[in-house]
Amino acid sequence: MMPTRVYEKHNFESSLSGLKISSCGKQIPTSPVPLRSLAQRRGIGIGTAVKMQAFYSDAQYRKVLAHEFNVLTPENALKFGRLSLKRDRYSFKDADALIAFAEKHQMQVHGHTLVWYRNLPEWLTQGRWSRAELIAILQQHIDKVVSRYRGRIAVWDVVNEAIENDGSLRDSIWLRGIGPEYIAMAFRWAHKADPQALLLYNDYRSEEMNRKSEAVYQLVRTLKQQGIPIHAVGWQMHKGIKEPPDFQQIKANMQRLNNLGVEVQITEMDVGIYSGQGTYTEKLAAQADIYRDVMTICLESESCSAFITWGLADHHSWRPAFFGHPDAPLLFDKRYQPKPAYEALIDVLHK
Ligand code: 9MR
Repeated sequence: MMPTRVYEKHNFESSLSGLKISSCGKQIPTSPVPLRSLAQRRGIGIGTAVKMQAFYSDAQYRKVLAHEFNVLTPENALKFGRLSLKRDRYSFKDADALIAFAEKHQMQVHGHTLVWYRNLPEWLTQGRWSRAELIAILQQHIDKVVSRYRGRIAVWDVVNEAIENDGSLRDSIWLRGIGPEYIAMAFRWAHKADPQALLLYNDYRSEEMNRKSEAVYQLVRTLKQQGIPIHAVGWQMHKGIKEPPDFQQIKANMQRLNNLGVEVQITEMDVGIYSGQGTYTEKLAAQADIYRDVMTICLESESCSAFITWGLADHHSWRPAFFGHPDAPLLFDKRYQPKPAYEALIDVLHK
């Protein structure tokens, strides 16, 4: 049975009454009613990915995080390569710190990610493994991590980015060493380790109608027909103002996934403005429009249960390091001032 929307299980409102925004330091001129309260009223989660360095070192970061969001995705702390530097050795220090914080502030944790082709430990990628050994490694990994946080991590990106843009299965240590069935195996093991967790397939460029989203749809359909416990699809939504998404296609894709009986979550949204047209102010307005429209689609859909951005403020974004140019893709600027995109979300959540 598909788990119900996990957001209804917690009373986020009550947690806010105890949250004090200190009067010293910079005032944060955010909405009088934070995003998380409005999202809670609308029955969805609102979250952000969290970077360890900012989390440990910046009190203002933690303050905005707890005040505005009710879902927390560890950006890197739960990846296989971060957790296990040596075979059979795990360090959960960072993940534990984030999860304790989330619990203290009644935030739900979105676990990212159990099976990916990137960020794997060297001991794994440098080794030579038989199929049986690889299966055992993956099973033990999933079992260890999901069991440790059973009942505490409500949602898991079980398999991340397993499909190429042309719709074929992505080459990876898992596909080569185990075969396509690694995907079904991973969902089964995750479900066994925590039967209550909402289990996702997560990918980018799969929200519009294209070859990749068709492949995701067929994958989910097949898994469901086989009785594999998959409950939701994650759309990362790393977007840019230069190529705004086609919202009719997104709606159509949302609808067909809904018809399969799975939820959709926006799992990693950001909107780059680097190569867009216009003044800085115009770019921020174009960015706000995209955030607003995606949130609107999420709110209008029965199956969309969370909206998560990939970073809290612009200076935490992965984009500059990855693309080699500056950008400002998130809801808050580097001084934690809310941007028009934040206002747009507040506005649409109010309606
Ligand atoms: O933002 C993440 C960055 O800090 C890491 O170095 C990188 C590699 O682990 O992963 C980035 O996050 C990715 C996420 O895990 C999967 N979807 C794409 C994200 C951006 O690259």
